[in-house]
Amino acid sequence: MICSDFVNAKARVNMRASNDDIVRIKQIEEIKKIEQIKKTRDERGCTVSPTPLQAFSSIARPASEQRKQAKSHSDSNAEQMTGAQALVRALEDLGVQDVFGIPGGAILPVYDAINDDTKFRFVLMRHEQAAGHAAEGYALSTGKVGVCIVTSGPGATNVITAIADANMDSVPIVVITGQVGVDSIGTDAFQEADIVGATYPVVKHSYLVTDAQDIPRVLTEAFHVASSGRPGPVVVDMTKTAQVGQMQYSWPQRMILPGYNPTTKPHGRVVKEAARMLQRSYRPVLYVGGGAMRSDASEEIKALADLTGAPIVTTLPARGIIPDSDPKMLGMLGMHGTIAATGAVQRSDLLVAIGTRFDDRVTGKLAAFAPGARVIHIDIDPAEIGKNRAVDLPIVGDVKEVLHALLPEIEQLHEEHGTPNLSTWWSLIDDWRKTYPIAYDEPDDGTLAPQWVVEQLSELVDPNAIWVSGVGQHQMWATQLLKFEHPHSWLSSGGLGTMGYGLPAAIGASIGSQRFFDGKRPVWLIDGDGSFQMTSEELAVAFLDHAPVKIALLNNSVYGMVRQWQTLFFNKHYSATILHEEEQTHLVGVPDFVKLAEAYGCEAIRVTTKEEAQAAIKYANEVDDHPVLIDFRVWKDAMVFPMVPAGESNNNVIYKPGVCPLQRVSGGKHAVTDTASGAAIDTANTADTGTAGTGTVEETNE
Ligand SMILES: Cc1ncc(C[n+]2csc(CCOP(=O)(O)OP(=O)(O)O)c2C)c(N)n1
Ligand SMILES: [Mg+2]
Repeated sequence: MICSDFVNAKARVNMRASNDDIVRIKQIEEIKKIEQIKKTRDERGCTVSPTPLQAFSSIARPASEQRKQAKSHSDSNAEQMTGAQALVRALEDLGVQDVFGIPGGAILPVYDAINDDTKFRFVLMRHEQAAGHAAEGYALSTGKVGVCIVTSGPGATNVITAIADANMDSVPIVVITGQVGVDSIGTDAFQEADIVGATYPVVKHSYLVTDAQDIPRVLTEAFHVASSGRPGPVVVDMTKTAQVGQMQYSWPQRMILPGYNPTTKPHGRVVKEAARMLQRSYRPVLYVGGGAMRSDASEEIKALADLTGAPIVTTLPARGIIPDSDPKMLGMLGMHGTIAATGAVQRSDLLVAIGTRFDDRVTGKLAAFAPGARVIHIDIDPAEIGKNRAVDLPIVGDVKEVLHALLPEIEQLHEEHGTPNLSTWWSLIDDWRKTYPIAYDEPDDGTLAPQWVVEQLSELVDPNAIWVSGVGQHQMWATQLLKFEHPHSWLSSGGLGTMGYGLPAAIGASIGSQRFFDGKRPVWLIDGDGSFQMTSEELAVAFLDHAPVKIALLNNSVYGMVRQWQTLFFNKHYSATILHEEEQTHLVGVPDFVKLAEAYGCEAIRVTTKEEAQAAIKYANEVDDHPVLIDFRVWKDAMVFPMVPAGESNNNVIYKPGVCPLQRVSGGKHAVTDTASGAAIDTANTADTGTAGTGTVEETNE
């Protein structure tokens, strides 16, 4: 026993010894491997081999080569400075006057270069998404490129929502992000995120800047790309290497943008053909989108409508392109559009789509959209043409320039052949307009009707105001019921539908208003309680940076728009849409928006009656030195109508439950005949018969 025990113990010791040896041998092998890799790298002449990101971002192309191509006019006047200083100087030389952002480690050299002598104003935001939206609001209200500067990693990922938003709505912004040093790229360094890669699908263009010398040229290009052609967001990812590197600054810079040459002037032949098509049309509609707004083509749109007599319908971003008081303006079309606008498009024989993209919220079921219409599509982005709807006549060019070319062609045809008589068309449209104005139900619980609040705002607020919205029911009521008198007065997240857009965009617009309109254009935000909570921390900026926005909070204590869909299509199963129930908490709200605003230094008023509402609006109108929030307690069961259920034909638009004015009924009272073409215009009207449009919402679904 003893002997065997001894043997076993010895064996165990031997075994341990041999295990230790194996570990040691493995360690030695590892060290040898690492040394071998290092040796290979040294032989290749670089300490770190390029990562995929570096390779993708053309690091291989030396800056000196690019410099050779872009030799500046004024090299002799070059001034030595760091890349960070060059960035600030280039922004100044580009005429930038306001910048939004938040600092962090990887962008610190740039922030260090911003000082009391810097020519632009810097607005310190509280969240990078908000910095992006503020840049958007600034850009849309002023026509300038919006700029924000954020740090790498989480700062950069936070701003992606705003970048995607700007991309969907074609907003010109330049987003400068910090990035780790070139040698750290691809190593999962602290706060490293591949922001060029992450934003690739949602930017117009992006840069990874690795050499300080490139900075002024890259910024020149970034501003040009963001604001020319179809505007959009450009990301400039600035490595720390470029920020701290030395460079020779000179201005101006020559751009290197081979292949980037947006077509702005239309081809003469297609313009002539467009005039001929308009001459032959007896039911034309001008379907105008955000592209016309970006092109600043209000006057030309008005001239085209006056010349042709055609009605105008707009998408959400184009609200205000011509005044709502203009008799040819039918309002917004589509999911929550007016019956007149949606009806006119559905029955039109010629749709002139101007700077618009046949979005699904506009078209409803695409196959049933404007079924009898030929389509002229004017757009600066050729990729839009024919993307959703087949086009009979494509015109690639800047809307303003295209219309400038088109108007004289139309005039000439009118001289030769007379002006088409559209009176039958207009009598149908006017009938819709008269019979189906935007209407709403009164609350049954003593709260305010949100639609009434919007009407009051429209009536009592300065007509020069810039209106901003969040996303939800309140956004739709704002676009339906505000009477817009000027272009560039309506800022709202259209394509992406970004809750949280409102407050920061309003701050951006307010800073822009101070800069370019002497603060004479007051900024009103109509927000929902849900949307507002997504970026409410920016109240600190509104207060501290003297952006006296007026906030009309339509507080229904619910995610109203989602709840509306649950009411209509999910059997009133209100899953996850109730934000607060007073009966349960016995609190006035969670949060109490008045206290919340006051905590940030802002003034706040809660209103529950019509008299209080009107008084609060009038009071807020008078305040121009600090932000004011009005907490309107509104009806949670209010609904947005008209409504086209998602994916359905626009012919099934519901004016109000049970009333579907555009469903086709042949021979109805409103079936009229186009005297010129002889074609019957079927204008089914629920007033005609007891059959059409009397169904429930479910019955109207296809
Ligand atoms: C960032 C984001 N998350 C979720 C949604 C989905 N969504 C659309 S409208 C809405 C409710 C909006 O509520 P609120 O801001 O209170 O406006 P209301 O509809 O009540 O007027 C939600 C959750 C969205 N559009 N954006
Ligand atoms: Mg709400």
